[in-house]
Formats: sequence, C-alpha cells, structure tokens
Amino acid sequence: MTDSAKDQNPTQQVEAASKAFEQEFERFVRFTGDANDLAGMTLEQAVAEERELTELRTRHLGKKSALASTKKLIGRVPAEERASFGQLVQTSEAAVISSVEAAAQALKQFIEAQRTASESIDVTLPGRRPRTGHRHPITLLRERIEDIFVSLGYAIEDGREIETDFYNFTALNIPDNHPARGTQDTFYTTDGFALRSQTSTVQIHAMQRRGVPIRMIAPGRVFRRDTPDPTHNPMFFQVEGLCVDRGITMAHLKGTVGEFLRRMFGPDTVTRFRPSYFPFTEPSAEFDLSCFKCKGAGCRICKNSGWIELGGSGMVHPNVLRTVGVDPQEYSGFAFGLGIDRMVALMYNLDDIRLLFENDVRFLEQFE
Ligand code: 2NL
Repeated sequence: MTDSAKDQNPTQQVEAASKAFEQEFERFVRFTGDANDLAGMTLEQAVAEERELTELRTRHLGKKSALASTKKLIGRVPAEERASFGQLVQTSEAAVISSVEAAAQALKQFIEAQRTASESIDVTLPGRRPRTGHRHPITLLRERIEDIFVSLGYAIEDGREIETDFYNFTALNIPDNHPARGTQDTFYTTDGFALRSQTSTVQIHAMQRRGVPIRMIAPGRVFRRDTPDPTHNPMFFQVEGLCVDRGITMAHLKGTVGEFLRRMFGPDTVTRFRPSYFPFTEPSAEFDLSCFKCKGAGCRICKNSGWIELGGSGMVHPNVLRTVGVDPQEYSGFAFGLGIDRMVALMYNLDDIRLLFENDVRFLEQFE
C-alpha cells in the first residue's frame, strides 16, 4: 500500500482503485461496444490483446489487487457505515468484472471467428484436375505409320536393342572389314555385343522364325556413334519395312513406298527414287517426296529443291536371303528404312531434333 493510500479513508481507497482500473481499461473500452470495433485487427493482434487483458484482470481483481485490500477494511469501518461501504466495494468490484468480461467475451468471439475463417475450406470450389499426360510426338507418328502398314497387310515386329555381331552386321551382308563395324560408328558392350544400328536385326530374326513369304515393319530405337547436333543424336527411332514373296520386284517397292507417303502427306504427294548403295540391298535406292509445304516450288523446308529426302530402300540382297535359309532363285523382296525423328522434325518444322529428348513438358505438350 502506498503512502498516499495510507492517508486515504476506506471509501477514498475504493474510489482510487476504481479510477486506476478505469484508466488502464480505457484502451479496452472499444472492445465492449460494437463488434465492428474489432474489424481490421489481425488474429495475432487480438491474441496479444487477450493476453494483456488477462494480466489486467489479475492486477485489478487478483488477491494482491487494491480492490482486494479494500475488502479487508470492512471490519475497520464504523458499524453504521459498514453496510454502505460493503455495498460500495461490491458494486465497484462488479463494475470491474463486467467491464473485463465484456472485453474478454468480444475478443474471444473475434479470435474464434478468425480461426474458423482461416481454417475452413470452401467445399463448393471446383476441384483441381490432375494434369493428364499424352504420348510423345515420336510415338504419335510411329502409331500413324503402323496404322498405314497394318492396313496394307503388314505385321509389326519388335526385337532386342542389344545384338550380336551376326544380326547387326554379318546377316546384313556387312563383312568383317566393313567401315560400318568400326568402334567409331557403333556402340559395343565390353563382352562383344553391339547396340543395334538399324532395326534390320528384327527382320532377320523374323525371317528365321516365321520364314517367307513375309510382310512386316520393325519400328524401334537404334544407336549410332554420333556427336549430338541439331540433326544428329546417338539414339534415334527408325522404321524398316520388309516384303518377301515370289515375284516381288522394284515396282512393288515403289508402289508401297508411294502409297505410304500419299497416305501420310496427302494424295498429291509425288515420290522419287535415286540410285544409291546399301550392303544389304541390290539394287539400292534412296527415296524423296515432293515437298508437302511448297508442293515443289521451293521453300525453306526442302532447301529450295522441291524435294525432301526421306529414306533408303532396295531389293533384298541375295546373300541376306541365303543367310536366313531362303532361296533367292525362288523368292525376292524389297526393304526400306526411314528415321522417325527426322520425319517428326520435318512435319513439325523443328530446327533441332534434340528437343525431342530433352523431356521439357512445355515443348512436348504442343504435340497432343
Ligand atoms: C535408311 C536405309 C534401309 C533396309 C534399310 C533392309 C532390311 C533387310 C534386308 C535388306 Cl532385313 N534391307 N533394310 C534396306 C535399305 C535401306 O535403310 O536410310 N534408313 C534410315
């Protein structure tokens, strides 16, 4: 008790305690009125105010509060004043309690409402759809190629990517000393296997397994020891076709490749065959199609030639037929091969085939 409190009579002490409370409570008065007075306050601020209000309550209503000490004075007040003094203490205490309660109640409601609002979820919001994937542009084109050949009566064959020397070279009439066998041109495993450098390997297996006549295509991944640049990748996709039967001629080759390219690029597409060389075909020819963009007038895609070089082809070499036990006197066949990646790059006007293998979704999702 302060010196000045000692000098005060009991009634003055109660009044002083009430006054001290009112002064401190002043900043909480705004919470006891309209609920709008709390608007604009953050949850954190409200929690801090609530803590300070609790401290204020202890200070003014607790055992050591000035108001509590005035209760002890009741016995010392003259008997005739005791009843009215008791009443004063009681009403003063009741006023403090009701003020504190009103502010505490408002803060509590505000805090609860804030918490509910921040933790609630709006079940009426539309859901987040998972992003659906789609096939790779190379797969999309491979499937279109497959559809065309299946409709022409061709089977689709698949095989292994790691091959023996025999299937990758010997059976394809590529002798031991041929440059295509160089370690600079192909990838070899340490135990003498090679990553296939064309899917002809699949066709050799298929002829051995199924015999002739045969009509098939072999799409798949192949490997070449190339330094990557805008038009080369050490791994790429190829599709090879093979047709072996009695009396198959170069006319069947030209008719089949021409029909395939017309279905792929439109009925006006013109094909052109140029003499070439492959160890596994004799005679051999590379084939071009008239530019699908400028129709032969000359543009950037066909490098102003009007023609687009697409693949290689030829009549299956008699040595290849003999290797798989087919008599070249009785049977003949044609074969062709083309790069799927190159065809994708051409059709979508890509300036770098490596884009197809970077797996950047922003690039890939354009080809759905
Ligand atoms: C090209 C050239 C070609 C073949 C592939 C072949 C397959 C057998 C027998 C004979 Cl089993 N030939 N395939 C023939 C000529 C060319 O591919 O430029 N490919 C991307």
